[in-house]
Amino acid sequence: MEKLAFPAPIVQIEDDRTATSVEALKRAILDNLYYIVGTTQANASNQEFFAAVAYTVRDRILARWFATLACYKQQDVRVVCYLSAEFLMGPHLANNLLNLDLEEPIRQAVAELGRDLGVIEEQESEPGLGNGGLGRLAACYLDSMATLGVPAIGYGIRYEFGIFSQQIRDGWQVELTDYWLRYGNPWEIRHPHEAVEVGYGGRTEGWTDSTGRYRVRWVPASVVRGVPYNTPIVGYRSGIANDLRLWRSESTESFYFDRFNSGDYQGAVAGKTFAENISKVLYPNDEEIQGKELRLQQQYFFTSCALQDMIRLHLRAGRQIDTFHEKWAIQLNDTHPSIGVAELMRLLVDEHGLDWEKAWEITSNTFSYTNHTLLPEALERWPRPMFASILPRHLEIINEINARFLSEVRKHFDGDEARVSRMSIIDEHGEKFVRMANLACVGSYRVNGVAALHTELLKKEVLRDFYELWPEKFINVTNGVTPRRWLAVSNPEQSALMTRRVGNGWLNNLDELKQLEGLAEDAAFRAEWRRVQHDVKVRLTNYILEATGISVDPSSMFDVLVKRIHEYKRQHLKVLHILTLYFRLKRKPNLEMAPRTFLFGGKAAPGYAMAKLIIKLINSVAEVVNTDPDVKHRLKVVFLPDYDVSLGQKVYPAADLSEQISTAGKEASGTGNMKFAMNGALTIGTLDGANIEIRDAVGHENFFLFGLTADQVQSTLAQGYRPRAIYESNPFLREVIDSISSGQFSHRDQNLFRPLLDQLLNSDPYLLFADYQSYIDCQDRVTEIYRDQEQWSRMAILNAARMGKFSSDRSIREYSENIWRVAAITLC
Ligand code: CR1
Repeated sequence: MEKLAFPAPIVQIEDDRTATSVEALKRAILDNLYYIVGTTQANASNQEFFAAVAYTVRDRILARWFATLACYKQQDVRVVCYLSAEFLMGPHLANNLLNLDLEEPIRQAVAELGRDLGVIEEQESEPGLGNGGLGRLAACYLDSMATLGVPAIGYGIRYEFGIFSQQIRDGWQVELTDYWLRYGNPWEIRHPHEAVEVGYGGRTEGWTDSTGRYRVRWVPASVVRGVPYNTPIVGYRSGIANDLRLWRSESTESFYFDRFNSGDYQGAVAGKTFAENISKVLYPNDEEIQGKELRLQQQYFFTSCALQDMIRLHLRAGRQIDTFHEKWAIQLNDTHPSIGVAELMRLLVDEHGLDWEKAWEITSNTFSYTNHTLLPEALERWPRPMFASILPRHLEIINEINARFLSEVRKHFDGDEARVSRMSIIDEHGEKFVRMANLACVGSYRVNGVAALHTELLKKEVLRDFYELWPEKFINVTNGVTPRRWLAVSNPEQSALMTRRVGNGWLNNLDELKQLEGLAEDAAFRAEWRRVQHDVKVRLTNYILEATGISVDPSSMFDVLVKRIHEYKRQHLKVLHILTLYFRLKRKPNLEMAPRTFLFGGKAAPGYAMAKLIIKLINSVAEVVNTDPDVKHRLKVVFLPDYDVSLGQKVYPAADLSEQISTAGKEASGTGNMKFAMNGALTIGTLDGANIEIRDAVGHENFFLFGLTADQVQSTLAQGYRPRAIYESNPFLREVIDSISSGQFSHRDQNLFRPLLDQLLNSDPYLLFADYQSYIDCQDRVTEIYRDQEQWSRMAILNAARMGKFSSDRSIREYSENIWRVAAITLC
């Protein structure tokens, strides 16, 4: 046969995927571009080029990943499994480059190939597989676990569609589908040979095994396949790469093929659709629960996949099933994966034949539960009939857990049937519910809140009965955020300044920034600090212009409120402040007032009408204030659309003032508050969540405090709070409220904001009016101090210097020592 003549390949085949010299990296990028992405240097779009760079970086992670796995195996370590319905990872490239110490060689390699690394990094679409704080916390914790060498696997769902992307049209939020996988995902590796099966519905039946023992088995009505996708998570210069395992649901071909063959085409298609829908889309609500079937199906899906995976790994290591709890510590990130308690019991008893007592000993020594909210509407409970139809066997198991648990409660609190009914995993009222927080408390050996105040409130209120029964289970772990992403990657200018002065040890020991304290008194350093801050603000100014068409003044104070839109977070209190200033200017157009730029960002749950109305209000106020000639640009209001991790990275570093103004006792912790202060913003805030601890850390004199305390909030409400009386007695507040209701900000439409105003005047459940004057007075102090730029810089430097406690490394050390009892390892 005649031999076909191929043209010579354009690139040289790369055979060493670990080398990190600039030459090797260039060769590797071209190789990946040609053989993996399937294009050439000349033809590649920036998007394709990004993919080639990402593959090049991933190649360099894989050796670390396998070395880590081998090391964990050799040392027979206990592994933390972080179960979370959300992982809000943000773009990976820049963070991986930092952690691998590859930033400079890659930057140079990319430049020599004619591209700009900054532009290439911007191509990465972020996996928005979370709503807000809870999902982003999980991501920070993965970064810290890999950095500290804590053996860990993150388990979750590989949603095809993440959190919606937000557009603002005519001032209103519009939700668009987020197809983050459009161009593929170079970081993940699909491992279909490790797929597992997950059942739904059907019935249970009894049988007798060969030893004559009565057993139960579950005969599900449908079965889906869970396929894991692994994303390696590298630690900061630790040489360690842990695993994020996200599961995709697919149809089990055989199951549906049977139907197809028997002529039931509709049934076959419906089955396939059912299977594929499970990992299709992230629920875009945070805090509030919706009680939808699909959500329970999702929770059970990834939890079962994770547990089956752990058992497989456990047995494959040659261990017996009855030592499971010695080798696995499972952290439940909120109640979303708490069905795991029943699922592990099912796997141990039904599938692995353990007796109930042994299985319970294992289960109750494996799980720990983190609570993330005090809002009653966020405590998950499932209608029992729905639960029974989706997970019939699990309901039986929960009934058995509950019966045994309630008899223990009765032993401790003889005759207190009211308590028994409150603590029961099954809420017997009305249509009856399965209470997932109760299941999590019963099945866990540790329960933690996420800030000191939050944990105290859990013990006193939401979980009081459980605390009284098992005080030793309760523990606080205050949240933390990773200084790698939130300082080094987001704010390279300030990071470089810090590193020049105190070295780069702060990157994995944030306490080292304490050394900056002395520099607060150094006028030259303060001037340098301000120069850097100005550059960062110019960068954001350019972005704002591009994204919104609004031009803002980078030398104005950047006053920032970014987080999910929620009534308890009180974005509308911020609006009341803006309007108060606006009317001061209207009354006295020549009033001297330091210019302020008010930046808002955040998504509202699509079904949360009041939150969406708050977005509309912000934009309506912006429209009037930004164009009023009397204002003379002293006030600018900007709503930044589509707030996500990438945008957060631009915003936190540029802020002068961080708004943390939730009603005291409502915000479990907050983590944005930490990101701002780490970047040197000063906080104006209430005594809520972690604000309290931040204020203690940075010094009370470097924090702007206002508002009622959590106790005062409670007593105010208990005494019959009358917001209308405050409105009537405060002329400034009245002016603001009346202007909104007159239609001044809604083209004369007096009805548009009616629901919001009525609520404030008649009930004001989040006490905006009660805190209004205190907030305004405090903001006036902020203005006063901002006029003294030297003083402001001093305070900003001290904030940045004293945030060591809020590194997620500290949080992870606490979890490791006090909850998981795992030792950090170094590579063998
Ligand atoms: C809380 O509202 C906290 C994060 C992370 C959120 C916030 O105060 O910082 O969790 N809770 O712990 C949440 O998203 C679904 O609940």
